[in-house]
Amino acid sequence: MRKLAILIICLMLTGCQALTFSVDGLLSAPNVADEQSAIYQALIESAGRGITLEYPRNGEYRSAFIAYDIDADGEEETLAFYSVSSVNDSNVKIAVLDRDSDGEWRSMYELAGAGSSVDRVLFLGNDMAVGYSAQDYEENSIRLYSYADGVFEAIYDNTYTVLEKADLDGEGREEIVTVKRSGAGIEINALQAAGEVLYKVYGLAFDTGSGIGGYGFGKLGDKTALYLDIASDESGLSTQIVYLDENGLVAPLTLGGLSEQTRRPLGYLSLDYDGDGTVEIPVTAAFTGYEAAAWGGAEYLTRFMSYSPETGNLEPESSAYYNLSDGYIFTIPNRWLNLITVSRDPGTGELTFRKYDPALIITEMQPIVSFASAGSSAGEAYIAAGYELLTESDSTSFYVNIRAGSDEPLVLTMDEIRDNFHIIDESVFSRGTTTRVF
Ligand SMILES: [Ca+2]
Ligand SMILES: [Ca+2]
Ligand SMILES: [Ca+2]
Repeated sequence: MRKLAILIICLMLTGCQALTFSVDGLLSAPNVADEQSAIYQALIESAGRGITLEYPRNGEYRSAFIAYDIDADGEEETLAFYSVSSVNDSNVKIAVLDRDSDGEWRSMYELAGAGSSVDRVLFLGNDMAVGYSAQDYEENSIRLYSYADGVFEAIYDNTYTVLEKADLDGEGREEIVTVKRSGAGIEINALQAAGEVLYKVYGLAFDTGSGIGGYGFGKLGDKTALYLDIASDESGLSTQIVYLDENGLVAPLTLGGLSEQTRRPLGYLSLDYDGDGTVEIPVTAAFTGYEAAAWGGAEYLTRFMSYSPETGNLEPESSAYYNLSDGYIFTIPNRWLNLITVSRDPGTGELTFRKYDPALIITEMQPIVSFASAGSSAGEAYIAAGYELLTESDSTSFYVNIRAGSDEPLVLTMDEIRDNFHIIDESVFSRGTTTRVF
């Protein structure tokens, strides 16, 4: 029987993507497999053999067994996520396992879930928020379990599209942050621990917005702010910033029409492109020569704006070309402004910055520098054609070709090009899941 249990857990671990199943220092100990087997055995002793382990699909914890010191006594307990196939109840269950006085793993009690699979698990001190998803619904459900008197107790349920945690008021402890669509708008909630099974729930709603195009968190003074790119029915994005102060959630871009000023075509997500911890909001304007193009169909000069708590305004940080299809941002040197336009090869996507000349069509204007990208195997042709390898991401190589002579004042050096070229790190800003497809 014991051999069988070990065999089962080995198969399951092969299929699971993260070995987050570590029990306090055991990864370096010789008996990891025994420990895991004992925990699994304790689970099936309590829940039966007909269970299916449930792996969180997103977030920091991706194992069906999560080791966490629930009671803060210095030793990790184990939370096991599973479901039992049954006509009446397809919801996930959570077994809380601990060592008994003999040091043997035991399932102590079980928590009811609020959906048929697990989206993500977050811990907030001793408390745990679990995001559940249900196959037929666009929205997920959060259930917050607060730890008190030795057990978890479910104290809060809501639905969400975004579930994260961040220190929105900068006082040192994180809040749970949820975002969801609500009526014809977007609702944000922040849950703040206030001692002994008590939470303060702060809410804020925007009355327009058909979906969440993207979101991320960034520094805002001493606080961490939520940056929310909200999609609207007019096929555009606009950004809202949300943080918490002593009076509740604050959205500074609702003042003075600042959020409306950020309206831009879909796809141009806010992000921390330069990695300095503050999020930049892209505000687009058609490049010279593209003024007559349809909304969303032009080549755009992007002005990256950041919100200044001191001035209460959006301040320009840089101008750039935000290449949505190839995944990079090229910041435009000041001496280029108003003198440069851009053309894009419709076949290869190659981008060429050109000296603007109103007497010529764009593709005949003097080329200054071209950028091309290719999968790692397809780059030889660019090298053979005189391009230089600029940088590489996991899947793509980026090539550059300086096409103007050194006597051209608009030409850039390779150092300048490298400094201004930023690969977009998709992990920095998450794409929303409910963006309407227009
Ligand atoms: Ca413990
Ligand atoms: Ca806080
Ligand atoms: Ca930044």
